[in-house]
Amino acid sequence: MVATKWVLPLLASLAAASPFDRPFLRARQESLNACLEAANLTYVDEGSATWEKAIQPHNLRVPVTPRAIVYPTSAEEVQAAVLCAVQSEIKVAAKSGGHSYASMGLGGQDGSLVIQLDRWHEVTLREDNTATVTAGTRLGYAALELFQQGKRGFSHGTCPSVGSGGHIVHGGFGFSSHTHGLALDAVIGVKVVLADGSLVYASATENTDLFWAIRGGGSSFGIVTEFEIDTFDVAHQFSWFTIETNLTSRTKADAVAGLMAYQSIIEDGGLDKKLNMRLGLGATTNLEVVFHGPEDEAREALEPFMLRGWAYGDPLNITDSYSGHYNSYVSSLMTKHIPEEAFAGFVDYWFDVALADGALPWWAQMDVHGDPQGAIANAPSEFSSYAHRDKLWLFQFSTSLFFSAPGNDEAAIAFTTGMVDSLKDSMDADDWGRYANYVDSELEREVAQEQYFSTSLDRLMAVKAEYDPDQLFWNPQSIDPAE
Ligand code: ABL
Repeated sequence: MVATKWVLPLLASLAAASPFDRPFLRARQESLNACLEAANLTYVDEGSATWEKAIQPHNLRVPVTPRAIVYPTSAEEVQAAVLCAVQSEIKVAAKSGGHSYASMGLGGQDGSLVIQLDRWHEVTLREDNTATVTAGTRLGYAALELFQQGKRGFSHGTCPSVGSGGHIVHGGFGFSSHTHGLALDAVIGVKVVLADGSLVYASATENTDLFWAIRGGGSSFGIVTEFEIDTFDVAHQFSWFTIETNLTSRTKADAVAGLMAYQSIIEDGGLDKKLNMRLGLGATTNLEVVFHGPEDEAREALEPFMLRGWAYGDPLNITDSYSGHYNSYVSSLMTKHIPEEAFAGFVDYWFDVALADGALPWWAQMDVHGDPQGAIANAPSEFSSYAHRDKLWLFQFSTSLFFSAPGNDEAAIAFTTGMVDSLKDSMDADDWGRYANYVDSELEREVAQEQYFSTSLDRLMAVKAEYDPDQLFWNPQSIDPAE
């Protein structure tokens, strides 16, 4: 799966056991090392004692062997590393938290120079309540620092160990998004190292095409070193509920009717802007709720639904050298209104296949994403290249292989794909897409670009042609330049 397909096109037909056992690749490695040494950069490669640990992906299912990993702690060092990759003619991948389900931070396929940013974690809240956050800062640490420096925060995901870089540039959905939008909606400026090694600033008034492209398709355009972020007040009360539903304990028809009723209340504008909601699907199904306000108001806002720990127990103070893992296949789906027959197909699969004895361990999440009351749908669509503001639902599907026999990889892919298909197969192609941050390792390159970037893809490809025509910033699903 993670073959050396792309490393150098001329190598594609050679079945190399390791990308390093060809003499000309070794020469290339030496020139890269010489360049990294000359620039005085901290890095590891195949010969380093810590190499095996350094290249271990967060998702153990998708191993990738890069050429080397550099650990910069300043923009100048990122620039120097990028120029070494250019000179050695190898691809570059930025890695901040390293949580990509398809190991894109390690390059997605063998042979890249990885620029690992997590040793550079700096958060500074300014007088005007904007903040600078370096891309290598993990989300929990960013949240903690902003709170401690002035009781401020911004919208982002729930996992404290996820890095800011990839999370923010491809969306950044979480339990504040209904109220405040995506992480990328809060970004007012970025410092970016481009493919020619230059460091530029992009905002609504400078390098505007780049600013638009970075907020949606970021990893294909350069390496963001620093975000400028607008923060909001988090001094007020939050209320957090988990509400058990009876969706799986009754008939399939009841489950479909329940899902339809849930959807229609939301589509009719019944979801208070302060509510952020997810249905966690599995053998039992819970509604997870974060209300940006006090409990009595929350109870009132929840009334229309009548469906009778948000960091998953992880500490927040996580910076570099994080070493958690999963071993899973993940996919996503973002949809407009789901027709009853699609819910029916999904409930059939859920009840008959996924809840059957011997099924692989799985979970799914059904998040309210782009409903009429929410901040995501109400941000102008031309504001950034994020293409799915019109999608009501955001689903994530995950099948774990941790305790499985070898060979279950294909079974996990087939199982999850079956679940996704049961929902989308009766929908129009225009009515669904996928979320780039729940990156699906199995999508073909062109399909991935279309499904992640949809109506923004043509313009993204034009910006790619302008800023990185030779595709220095490349992974198996990166954006192709327009021809
Ligand atoms: C995400 O994007 C989700 O928003 C998190 O809920 C998810 O965490 C992570 N990524 C990791 O895939 C998982 C927890 O690690 C599991 O313990 C939990 O069972 C699952 O969410 C379902 O809620």
